[in-house]
Amino acid sequence: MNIGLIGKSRSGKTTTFHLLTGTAPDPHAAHKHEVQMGVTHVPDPRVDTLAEISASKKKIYVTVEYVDAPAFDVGAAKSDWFASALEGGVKNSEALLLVARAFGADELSEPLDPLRDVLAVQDELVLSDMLILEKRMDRLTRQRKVKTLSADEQMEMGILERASETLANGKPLRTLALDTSEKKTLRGFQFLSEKPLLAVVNAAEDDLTRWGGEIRELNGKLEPHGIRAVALSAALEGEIARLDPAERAVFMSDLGVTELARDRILRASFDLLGLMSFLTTGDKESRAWPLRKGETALDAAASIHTDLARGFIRAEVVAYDDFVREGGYPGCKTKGLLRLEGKDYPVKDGDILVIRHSS
Ligand SMILES: Nc1nc2c(ncn2[C@@H]2O[C@H](COP(=O)(O)OP(=O)(O)OP(=O)(O)O)[C@@H](O)[C@H]2O)c(=O)[nH]1
Ligand SMILES: [Mg+2]
Repeated sequence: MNIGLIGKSRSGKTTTFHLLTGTAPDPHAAHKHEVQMGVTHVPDPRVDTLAEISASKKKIYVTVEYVDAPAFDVGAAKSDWFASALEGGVKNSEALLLVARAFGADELSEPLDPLRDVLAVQDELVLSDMLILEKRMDRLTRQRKVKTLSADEQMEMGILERASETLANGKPLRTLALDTSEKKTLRGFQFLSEKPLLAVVNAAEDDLTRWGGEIRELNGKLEPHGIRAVALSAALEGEIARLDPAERAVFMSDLGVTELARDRILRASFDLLGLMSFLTTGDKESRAWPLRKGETALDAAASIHTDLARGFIRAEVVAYDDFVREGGYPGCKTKGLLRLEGKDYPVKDGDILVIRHSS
């Protein structure tokens, strides 16, 4: 899973990047216009429990790659920002995290207004998509003059026309109602305003309670744009994330913080992308794998290895809770809790799978 951080300049993107990846800002670090990448894993206590039960040698969690894009200012759609941010990986990101500033009002020439900033950045995404879309439509229109478009090209043209209308109304492509195959086609273009977007209201530490309270109202205003928002204090959370676990627990309980922002954002990103996890376990490794909700046993097999999907025979499935209660596979087998499912079985969050396949 790859998530790109965007936002106006000085909004706290890099600070947020460090808190999400658990890294410390390097004073000699790359120039601010360079793109940074960092990898972290999604903590999952189920993997730890499975590894204990199966005496696994290795534990593997779902990994998330964060991309810290350079400063983003109004007018960016036509600027170098896009060239470098797109090349740097935001274009390939599956979701975007938009950091909006709600700290240090005195350093700014305009009042703090996260809603205004979120929508201003979104306007740039919409504009950038319009430029890409126009190019593609021009090409298809020119082709249509000299030959009959294939069925795929016609479908593409139809989708692009609808997309163009959405963008012309200043709306992001994520609000366009499409069926699954149309969505897939649209996703192929890597339009920025089509990507799921989570807005992070980056509040001053002494103002976090107020923003926490206002987040519901903000979410109401962002809903028509298909955007969700969470409030946090990146500077404070970054410090917490870098403490050692014992110190961290004390610090968090003093502040009344129950969950690290890093984990909250991971969970929200998972939700936003409609992701869940299935699990595998054995003496070699216990592992969590990401899968979209509604995806099947065959999709799960394919995400492990294409060979498993090609030779798919059946999936042996047991629910995580049953597996833990019975203390492993033998008990599950005796009690008939291990089910055999076909390729169309819709995998559930926490299912433990073994893919039976022909090689
Ligand atoms: N008080 C406070 N300061 C913050 C917070 N987040 C970031 N800052 C400060 O704001 C400044 C900008 O933060 P960055 O994380 O570099 O922001 P950025 O969006 O990456 O900036 P550019 O890459 O230059 O666009 C730094 O001096 C940070 O220390 C916060 O939550 N609270
Ligand atoms: Mg930065």
